[in-house]
Amino acid sequence: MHTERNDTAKRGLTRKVVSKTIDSSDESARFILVDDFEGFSQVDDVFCRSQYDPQIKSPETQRFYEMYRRPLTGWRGAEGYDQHDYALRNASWHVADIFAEMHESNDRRDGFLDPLSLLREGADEETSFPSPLEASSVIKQAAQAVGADLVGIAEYDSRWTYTERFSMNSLSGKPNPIPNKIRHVIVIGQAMDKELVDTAPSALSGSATGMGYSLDALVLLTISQFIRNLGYQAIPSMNDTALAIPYAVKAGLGEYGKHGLVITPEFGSSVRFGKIFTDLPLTVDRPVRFGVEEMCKICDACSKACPSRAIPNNEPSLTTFNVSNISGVKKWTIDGERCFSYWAKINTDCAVCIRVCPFTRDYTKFLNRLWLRIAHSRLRRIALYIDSKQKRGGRVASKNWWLFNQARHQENDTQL
Ligand code: B12
Ligand code: SF4
Ligand code: SF4
Repeated sequence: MHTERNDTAKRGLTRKVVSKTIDSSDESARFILVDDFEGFSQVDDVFCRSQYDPQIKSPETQRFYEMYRRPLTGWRGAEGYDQHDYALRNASWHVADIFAEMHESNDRRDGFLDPLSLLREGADEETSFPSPLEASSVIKQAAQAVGADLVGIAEYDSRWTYTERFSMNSLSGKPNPIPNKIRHVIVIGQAMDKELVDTAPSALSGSATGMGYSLDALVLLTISQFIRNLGYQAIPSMNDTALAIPYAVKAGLGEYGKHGLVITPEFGSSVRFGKIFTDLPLTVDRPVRFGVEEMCKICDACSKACPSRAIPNNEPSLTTFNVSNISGVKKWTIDGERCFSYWAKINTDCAVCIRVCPFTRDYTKFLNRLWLRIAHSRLRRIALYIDSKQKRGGRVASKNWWLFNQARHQENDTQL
């Protein structure tokens, strides 16, 4: 079941806890970049390196990718890694896979290495809006209507654009052009199903990732075509083209946490981000604060629970572990090589750091909204204490996820 998908109003109440910063500057977003900052090449990310770098590429990583494509009839015989768990995971990726594989013959992987492709031309003439503010609210309204769980707007910032894309044909870099007219980035947040994430690590929990991408593709393509139909440019992008996290922070969707992910007031970090690059004149949102940085200073749940020891329990720093980290940004950084080698070992992606984070809660519930208030106050240690007493964040056995949902459906049937 999705995280109370249609309960937007209740979830939205968490925004009352949030304070907005005075502007959208780096300082307000708490971004600290130093002189040796360098843009990041996608060729250096761990997934791309696993295609060509013998330090990452192994029979295990090859098997990891193959298992997303062919049916698996039981792998480790372990709970959470059965055929039905993989069957749902792979099916959840299917829509995203259709786009990713559609233009492979042109050396494109839409949504992952290249932007999503749009089928139709837009209008020849630009529709005029009374103001950028009005245009922004039209875009937000439309995005929410077609399934976006969160929407925010940031200024286009070339620092986060990949210096090059990755070509699967040449296993090296290729150009990553962004048209000169692009001024803004619309950031779309797509909730990951919390109940599936609660089963991590498991093949089943990978279904939350797959559905995140599949739903994201739908919203990004729809809203990009909508903008084109209004006569403006729009480039729909999932993991390709640019780093998502700095944009999500600038667009006011959440705060950056020690586990290297953005934590939102509506879903904690159980959320994925897509982006749309556009020349439509819009107003930008401001970064927000709701006590994440302060909480991360006294909490080490993600670092302790990470099965690959990839998340250091430290202060933000300029540390890089290997070429797969961007340089010149003072921030919390994780060791992506360690993280991915764990995925290859368990033969599916992991989301333990999302599951255990105290901010990952169902905020449709009053008590969880109250918890958020306490977390964003001087009583945050009490919030942390309550979290540990609640035993929230424990792993739910995948078989219980299946059984619980079966029981729920049977109950509904008898009520009909
Ligand atoms: C490659 C990648 C990975 C790789 C490898 C990362 C690497 N170093 O190569 C690995 C395997 C580790 C990975 C794991 C996961 N990922 Co990932 N990943 C990406 C991806 C596709 C590219 C990021 C990248 O190029 N990193 C390379 C360099 C830049 O890494 P870095 O220096 O360590 O910087 C990281 C952060 O510090 C931050 N960052 C970078 N620059 C700056 C600058 C500032 C100022 C700040 C504050 C932060 C920041 O972003 C980087 C994310 O890797 C992004 C999508 C995207 N285009 O951004 C998703 C993305 C970051 N992943 C995401 C998720 C959810 C996960 C997982 C939970 C897996 C899952 N089940 O979905 C885990 C969590 C691991 C963790 N704790 O971070 C989400 C994050 C959503 C969120 N709530 O923030 C993203 C945005 C994908 C999405 N479509 O939503 N991922
Ligand atoms: S688990 Fe704790 S330290 Fe890690 S990101 Fe969440 S609040 Fe911060
Ligand atoms: S996804 Fe799993 S292995 Fe990777 S950092 Fe998070 S907890 Fe660690």
